[in-house]
Amino acid sequence: MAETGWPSPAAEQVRERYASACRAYAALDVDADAAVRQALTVPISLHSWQGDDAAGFEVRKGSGGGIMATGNYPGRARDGDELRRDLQQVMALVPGTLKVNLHAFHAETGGKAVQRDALEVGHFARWIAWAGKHRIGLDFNPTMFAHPLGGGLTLSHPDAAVRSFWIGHAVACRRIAEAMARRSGSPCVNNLWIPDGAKDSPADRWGPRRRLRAALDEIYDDSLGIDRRLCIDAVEGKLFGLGVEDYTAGSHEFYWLYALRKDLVPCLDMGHFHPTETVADKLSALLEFHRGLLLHLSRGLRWDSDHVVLWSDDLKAALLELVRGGALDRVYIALDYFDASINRIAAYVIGARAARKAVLYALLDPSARLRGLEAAGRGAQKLALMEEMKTMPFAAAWDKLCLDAGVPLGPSWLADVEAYERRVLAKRR
Ligand code: RNT
Ligand code: ZN
Repeated sequence: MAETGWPSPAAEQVRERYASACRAYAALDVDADAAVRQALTVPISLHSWQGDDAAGFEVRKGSGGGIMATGNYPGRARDGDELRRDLQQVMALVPGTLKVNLHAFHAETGGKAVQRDALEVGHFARWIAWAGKHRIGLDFNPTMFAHPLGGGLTLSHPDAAVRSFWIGHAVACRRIAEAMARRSGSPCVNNLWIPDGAKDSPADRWGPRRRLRAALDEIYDDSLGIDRRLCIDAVEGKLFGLGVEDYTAGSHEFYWLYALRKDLVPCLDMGHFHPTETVADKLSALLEFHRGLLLHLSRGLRWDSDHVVLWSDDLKAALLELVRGGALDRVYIALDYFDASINRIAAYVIGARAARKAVLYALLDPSARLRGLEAAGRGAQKLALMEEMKTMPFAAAWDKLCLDAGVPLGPSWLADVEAYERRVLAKRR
């Protein structure tokens, strides 16, 4: 479709509609201006791995690990320069404060094969310089998958040599994260996820967890001297994955308890639970005990945990919970999905804009009034108001947020993505 096929409302029209929306929200004691302002400041961490199908830039590549990007839409980023260029295009279309979340296999080693346990901050020098230039913070992840060593098991592997390789990698990553934080002046969330598990009926569910715990003790050992105000250590649990349907060593219970003991931050991935289970209800339970949480925004669909984030009821519910509990600043928000079957830049933008929308939507909630109604036993009024909120003129506030942020309004961002596809992506073969 021609670029002109993607309309953009005129700025004047946006301002008018917003003024009338403001009055509607104010009648419910909601300050829309404050909500728009605050929504722009909440950091959302853009994951690097939507751009390269979670493949990495390593010289010797591996595969597997229970996660998989399906599809072969043209234009995958094949090196750091391509991925940075893609991310820049994405950042131009997404309003508000962003960070970039890197995986260890996005190291740039200048064509040299560097073992993962030998990675150093220098291998991310180009990323760090780029982030500095664009004034964005970085987050980080050890890459415990897509590697020939381990055959699916990493930190829980029965072979001590294999475990120690992965421990070495995880420690190296904590040091890299600490260095990234020091250079950017803002903390770097370093999230550990491992694929370890079993497809069917393991005879031993105990051994892998015991070994995993011992390995984690080495990784998060205080005597390593890593500054935990700079490197924010997160651990991500999961219920099941592709090829590990029966058993996941790093289950939710396992990590939540481990994180509590060691004062780490649990990571809740929205796609990592039973399909009828939602993350929203868990936030108030976990934050009663943990100092913070990392939220991986993704969308589970049947057995896949990583579909592109949409502005769904689940997403709204999670953000509403955080706002109602005054807990937005205790949660690190990151995106986590990969779709290789559609334009990857569009996939990025769809999910990131949906995330920002959910933040704004939650901040426009008449939380105080709802709490008051509930406390007064006026349950019907509370429920009715929650329902009425769904048809408030939210779109006017969203357009105003985009206008303030200087990003395209409405679907007009698609014109930029299509132009970028013609100019850049189509030339990648
Ligand atoms: C996998 C986890 C993990 C990964 C990234 C690539 O199920 O969600 O967060 O998606 O590390
Ligand atoms: Zn995740």
